[in-house]
Amino acid sequence: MEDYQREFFDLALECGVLRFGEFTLKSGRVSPYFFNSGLFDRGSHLAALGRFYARAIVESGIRVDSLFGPAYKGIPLVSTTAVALADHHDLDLPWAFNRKEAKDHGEGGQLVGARPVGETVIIDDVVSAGTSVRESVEILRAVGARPAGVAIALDRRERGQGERAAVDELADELDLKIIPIAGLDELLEFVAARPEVAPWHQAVADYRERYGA
Ligand code: OMP
Repeated sequence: MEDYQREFFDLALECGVLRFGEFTLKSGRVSPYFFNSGLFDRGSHLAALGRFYARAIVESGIRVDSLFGPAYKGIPLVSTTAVALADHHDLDLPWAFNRKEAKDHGEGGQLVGARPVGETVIIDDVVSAGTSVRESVEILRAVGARPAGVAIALDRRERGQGERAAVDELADELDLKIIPIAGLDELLEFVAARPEVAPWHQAVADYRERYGA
């Protein structure tokens, strides 16, 4: 695991973004951990999160011409990522987000910000069924941009319909790359090394055995 991934989990734990217990997911599966990115709720947390996304995008080696954040949760995420890429990686990219409600007055249209161009990376938090990713892909294709990747905070590696991870099936179907800050392997490594959460290691490992790809 890279240092920035460990820092990411440290911060997530400190903020209560990463919790252990018993959580019913959207899929109905009962998970021993949950990731709630809405709790990165201070300026310094959001700044750090942007640096983690930026680092993950740069490390992935993907070509990126513009950034897109799906409403609502993707909006602060794409903003902070755009700032971090400019400040720390000398990558000054155009960025945009969508409105959920179409406007019938003023500037009109569903998109706000720079019109997405070329290879576009979507910034999201957690992807399970991929509903919001599909919507973003349609929006981007409609304006002629190519959805090249989806940066996510945590890749839970949940199994989809078959044996493969749902995110990998989605990536193949939509022809884009999944770019996680960290995944389930790193989470397990982090949990094992942290005494305060180490008692959850077995439960997370069992969960992976049952529902992981
Ligand atoms: P999709 O938009 O269908 O891909 O689902 C993403 C959703 O997963 C989020 O909006 C959350 O409701 C949920 N979620 C988390 O945010 N964190 C988790 O650790 C697990 C889930 C989940 O329910 O799978």
